Amino acid sequence: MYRAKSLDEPGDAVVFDAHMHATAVQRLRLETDMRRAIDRGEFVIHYQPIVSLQTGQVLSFEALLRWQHPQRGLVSPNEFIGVAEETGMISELSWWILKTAATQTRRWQKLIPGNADLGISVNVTGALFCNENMADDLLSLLEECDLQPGYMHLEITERSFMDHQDAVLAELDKLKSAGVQLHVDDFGTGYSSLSYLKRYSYDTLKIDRSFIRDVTSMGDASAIVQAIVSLGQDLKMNIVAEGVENVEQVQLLRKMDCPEAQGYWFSRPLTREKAHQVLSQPLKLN
Ligand code: G
Ligand code: MN
Repeated sequence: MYRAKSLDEPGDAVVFDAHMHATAVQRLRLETDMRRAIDRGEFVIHYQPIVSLQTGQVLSFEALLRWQHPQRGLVSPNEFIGVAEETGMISELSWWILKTAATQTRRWQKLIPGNADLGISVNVTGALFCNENMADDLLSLLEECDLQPGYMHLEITERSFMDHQDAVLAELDKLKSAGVQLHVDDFGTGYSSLSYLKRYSYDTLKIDRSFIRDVTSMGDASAIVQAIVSLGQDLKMNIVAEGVENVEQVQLLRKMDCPEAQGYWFSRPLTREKAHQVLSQPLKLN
């Protein structure tokens, strides 16, 4: 059924062969496992630091979902996020992440000196906003977790909001006026980046890692990154460079006055325990 739906003509029939049977069985197992996984606490959040390029201080974390499967070990989100979206489980999962990450962040703010303003970024998809109470529900959740709305950063891709209607935009606006931050994920890879910037007032643009990968190689990428950083300064938006993996990139980004960065150079996504440890001192910049 999913296969037929994913074709250009969703009404078309698809011949069901043995290979597809095997795929369907595998997929059904994945779905069943996922339903159990939430109740059994198999999902965990890893936290990847987002640091100041001036000081190396960890300013926030991005919450990244991981599945600790009892037989298969750590299962990558690439394998299950698509299924979660198609089956609607993504909503339940997203709420779980929002709540867990918000609670944890508030705990760190109170517990570890110097981190009272620690923020948390959570990836959300347009599907979550189809619930018409999304904004109110999230604001109540934050209140319950005692986290001020300004510390919650929702990461959205341009793509995930392209097909959505006014109702979704209204929910976003409501969150925005309550202080929740909106961050554009993978910026530069969508179709209509610039017109979207006009429609919303985003707090942060996260430059897609494909630009950062090539930033030091004297080509277009470097000019594009510099242009996005300047855009951020002019439009009073924060900029985060994603996927920073080496010290040359750090040095160049600092020269360009890019305010924040994230990537393996600073830290991989960390377990809760390890994340706790990196909060007590700045990360090294070079
Ligand atoms: O699309 P988004 O930016 O939310 O993707 C986050 C993913 O990127 C995570 O799964 C994380 O493990 C991965 N990631 C984080 N830092 C780096 C990096 O420096 N290089 C690469 N290749 N991937 C990274
Ligand atoms: Mn992200």
